[in-house]
Amino acid sequence: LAENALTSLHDEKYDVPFNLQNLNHTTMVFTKGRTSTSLNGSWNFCVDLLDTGLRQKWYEMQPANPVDRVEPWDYDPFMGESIPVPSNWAMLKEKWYFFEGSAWYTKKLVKKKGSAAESGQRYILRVGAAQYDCKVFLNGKFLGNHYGGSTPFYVELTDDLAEETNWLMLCVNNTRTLDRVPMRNTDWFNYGGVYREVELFSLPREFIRDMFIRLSQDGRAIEVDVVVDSAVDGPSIHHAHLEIPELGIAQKISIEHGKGTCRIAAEPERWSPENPRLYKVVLTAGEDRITDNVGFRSIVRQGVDILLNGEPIWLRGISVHEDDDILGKVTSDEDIRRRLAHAKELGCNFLRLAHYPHHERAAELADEMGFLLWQEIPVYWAIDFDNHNTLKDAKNQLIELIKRDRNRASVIIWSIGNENPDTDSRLSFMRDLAETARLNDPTRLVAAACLINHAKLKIEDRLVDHLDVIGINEYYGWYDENFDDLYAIGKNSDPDRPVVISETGADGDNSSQGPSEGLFSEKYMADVYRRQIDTLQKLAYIKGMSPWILYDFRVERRQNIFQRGFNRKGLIAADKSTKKEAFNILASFYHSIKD
Ligand code: GCB
Repeated sequence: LAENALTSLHDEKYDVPFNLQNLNHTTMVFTKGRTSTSLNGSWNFCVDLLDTGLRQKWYEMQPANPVDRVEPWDYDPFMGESIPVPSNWAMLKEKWYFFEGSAWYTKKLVKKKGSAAESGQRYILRVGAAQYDCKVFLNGKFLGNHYGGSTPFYVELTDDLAEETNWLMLCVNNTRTLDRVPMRNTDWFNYGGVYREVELFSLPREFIRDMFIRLSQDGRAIEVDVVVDSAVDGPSIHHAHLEIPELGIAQKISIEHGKGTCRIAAEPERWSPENPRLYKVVLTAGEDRITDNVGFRSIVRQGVDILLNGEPIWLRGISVHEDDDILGKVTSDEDIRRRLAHAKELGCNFLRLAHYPHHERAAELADEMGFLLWQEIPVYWAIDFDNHNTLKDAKNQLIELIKRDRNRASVIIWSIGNENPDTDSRLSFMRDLAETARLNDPTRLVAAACLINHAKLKIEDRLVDHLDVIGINEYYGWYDENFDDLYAIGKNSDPDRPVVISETGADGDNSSQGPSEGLFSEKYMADVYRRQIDTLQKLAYIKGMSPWILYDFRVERRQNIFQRGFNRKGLIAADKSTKKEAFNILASFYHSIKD
């Protein structure tokens, strides 16, 4: 427990080990394409600033008629206010806008009579994302705790599900603390709540826990790793079967100690943005069967080049947050498709999904529509690089992201951090993350947004040696006034690997309140884009850019008269429809280099 204890609840004396961070990547289950029972919809809800619920043990309450209650509890989880899941509480009531603390979610879960014990079914709860810490209780019992606000987590309910009525409770806490990832200061809104789907999966006694499938490094075969979860009373699965009908593949894979691995000679058509070819993959093991649609392609770094299927590629990108003026961080297929349609209009082949794992549908739709992706974990600005629990949390978020999305051809880069100060402890922390990324997925590139030495005017960051792609966020013409410094950096730097300008941009308020010229005007912003494009396209080691950002987004810390609670560097306003002048400038550059 000491090993697992995180500092935020340290001063509290509970007789339940709430700090146990046991819902992590080891409990992940392959759920894509499986049918489930949705637990979205109305949940009873209460904010709990002082953590009274953990002290008074609200999770132990049973439903009762109020007149029969014998203890004067401060909350009754079975009645009162309710809210929809998924949602962010900040978007539901003005009094919850800046709320940071714990909130309780309660939902009735009905299990059909007799089913589990007889058929030997197992029940897995999946929470798509809850910001930031989520404790799970079933019928009064604490089942575990998940850390990390943007990755899914899984809890097996099988042994604790009662016949018929069950009560599921989630205690979600979005307090920003020094040990978390990210820490206390971010340039995006701290949207608390259960903001992605909640589902219940009913699986056979022995089921497929994981499948990782990809083109081999030499390009001549398909490789697959399978993990099977065996029943406690001894495994009966000794083989799995992989089928890719369009390639004529029907392959038996031996399973030993729950694991199997296999290499199958194959010549799949290569996936690319121009030809987003996906193959249906079916894996069966015992009574279990999973399916996925998978693209096969290669991505490598060679000198200062990024090679996609062996050909050098220039990443025409745009950065995006997961943010909505009305819904907060809740997203939908419609929202993601609109984002990708705007990216297509810009002439993009690449998106940077900043600064945390976005909804898994983003990568699935990018696979289908043909976009390359940079995915990232929120090791953002200052992090407690000396704290081993913080490292553990960051690593877990990275592995959860990788395991969730490593079958997506669209994802080419795992990014392990953004603008972190170059200290010894940061170096060893992030070196560890780079190794973790490669260990869990040796087939993709590792990047981070690195640092410029402003005194020497050159790219200089010790982390670079551990990366495949150097990300650089630079704001010449905005935070850095002297634009000529960008020319100097270009001249002084001679990196041995590709650089992607992971951010550049300027705020532009295109509302009626915005200025007509100077800082924060649309015109000034357009001018920064013109000058950036003009300078950057002359530097041979720059292999792409993802300017900051597609849409204006909400953030607590920006309150000047033009920002009014939003970062206004979007090429499109927060309504996701009103374009700024800079949109057309970037679009004409990308379309001109496209061919
Ligand atoms: C950055 C950060 C990004 C901010 C952006 C800005 O360097 O990486 O999260 O939103 O600058 O607008 O200042």
